[in-house]
Amino acid sequence: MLTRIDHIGIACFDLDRTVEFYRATYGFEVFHSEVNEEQGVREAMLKINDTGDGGASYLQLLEPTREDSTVAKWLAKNGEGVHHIAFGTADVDGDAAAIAGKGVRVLYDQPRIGSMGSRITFLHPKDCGGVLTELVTSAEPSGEH
Ligand code: CMX
Ligand code: CO
Repeated sequence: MLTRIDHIGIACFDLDRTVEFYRATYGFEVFHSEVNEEQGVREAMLKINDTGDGGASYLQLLEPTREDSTVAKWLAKNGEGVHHIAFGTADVDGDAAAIAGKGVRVLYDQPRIGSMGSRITFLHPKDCGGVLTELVTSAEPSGEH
């Protein structure tokens, strides 16, 4: 069951400059940052609020680390902006399978590693009304059960 908005993914050309915009404009601070080589991104997670399922909602600011990354390709076509939304669940495997059964393309056979050791998969934007949609199960099981 999808129980929260886990994050909104925002693509940018310059992560440091974008982090500073969110800090100076809204007062949001970086909760966590990392490089995910598999996804080809350098990212900063800004925690916005805790959620009723024991998780939290974030903004995920994304800068590509290489020219062939999906985010680099998207930025070249669209410029900066909202890249994807992510729903949180305690069971990404089960929810992805259930959604695949409804005819929506799930991009990965098995979830991959996302922010902070989470397990993630994606739904094809062409099957979701133009919205690239991610499903996330956090690494910390606390609160999601
Ligand atoms: N949102 C909405 N539509 C999108 C999109 C996005 N983020 N990315 C691509 N599309 C659309 C394109 O506009 C294009 O539509 P048209 O054919 O009408 O022009 C179509 O999908 C195909 O796009 P493409 O540019 O040819 O891109 P690809 O098919 O090579 O890749 C996708 C698209 C979704 C398969 C790829 O972006 C992907 O695998 N995404 C999942 C991984 C990811 O995004 N990682 C970065 C974030 C990591 C994280 O969140 O932790
Ligand atoms: Co994401």
